[in-house]
Amino acid sequence: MKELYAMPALRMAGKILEAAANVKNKDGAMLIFLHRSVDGDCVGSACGMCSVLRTLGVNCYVAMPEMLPADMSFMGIEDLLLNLYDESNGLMAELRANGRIYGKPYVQALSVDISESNRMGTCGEFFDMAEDKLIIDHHASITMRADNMWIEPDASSAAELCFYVTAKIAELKGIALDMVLTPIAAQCFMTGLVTDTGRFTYKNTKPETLESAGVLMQHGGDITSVSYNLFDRKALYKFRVSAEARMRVKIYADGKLAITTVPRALFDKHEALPDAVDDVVSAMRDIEGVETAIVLRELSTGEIRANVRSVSTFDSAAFAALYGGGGHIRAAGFTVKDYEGGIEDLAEDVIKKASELL
Ligand SMILES: [Mn+2]
Repeated sequence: MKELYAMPALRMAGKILEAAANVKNKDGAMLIFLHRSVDGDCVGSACGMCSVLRTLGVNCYVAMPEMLPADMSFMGIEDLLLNLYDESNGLMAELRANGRIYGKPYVQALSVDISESNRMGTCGEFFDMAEDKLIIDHHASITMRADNMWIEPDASSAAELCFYVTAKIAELKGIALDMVLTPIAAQCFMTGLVTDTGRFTYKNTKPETLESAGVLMQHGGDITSVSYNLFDRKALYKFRVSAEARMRVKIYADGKLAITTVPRALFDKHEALPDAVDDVVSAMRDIEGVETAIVLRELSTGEIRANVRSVSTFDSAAFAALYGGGGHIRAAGFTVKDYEGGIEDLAEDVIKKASELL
């Protein structure tokens, strides 16, 4: 663990143990929140912490704002998830009306890989209603700091921070790491590390990231299965829609800007899920001479989701913020609702604004 992380990790571990005791005293429940458009890091961080907290006897669940993507089913985390996106199961109504989860009072919230409720989709209102909140995040776009947060924009992933917190929990309890770091938790944190470091190839991969991966591997984390399931394995619809999206790439700003649009019709044609083009934006960033790559996809809700990636000079997070989004300097995103003129008009606006910055 980086020397700089030891103190805040210990502090957060102490707060989590306090929260755990409080939830148990009140015979209550704890919810762990993540961001919408879930990815390997937020799911891995949330489910890893949920597994750790359950070993401590805490009644806790991961609040899901959408269905778990099929390619994450290998993680074996179904029993940790609480469906808070489908009103028909009555869970959201019970929480809203009585503040209860399966009859237990909702006492504590923890959010990972996200700090603001407006990016939690259908779960945002339930994060807001919690009296006690803890936050572990590594997003640079965060605007506020407080005592209940641990934010490290330099960390590879939220999962790396959650792993350090877990190590400190074991230390504070005076027990061996494997008493809290279950094989599921180790695999979950590994998933976060592998996802956010692009399989340990991005610049955010530090010596301590690899050391953490080593310890996680010893406890049941498996780089090969994470890598296959989240990077290499492809449903046929993904393969096809991704190929079409790549064919539609247009180049601007003297070769520095690559952009593609994926209209709803393209997803429908291949009966594809919205994750069909997840691999396109980083592939576009690898085009020689490209500094900024942008994918605009039209969701079934009519919203347009943008992914922004950059190589070395362009601030993706600042660009995404122009449209109400955020993220990291090299990887960011935003979602636009009801854009007049639709996806092609939004693309024109994006090309104009991005070109000015390149
Ligand atoms: Mn992350």
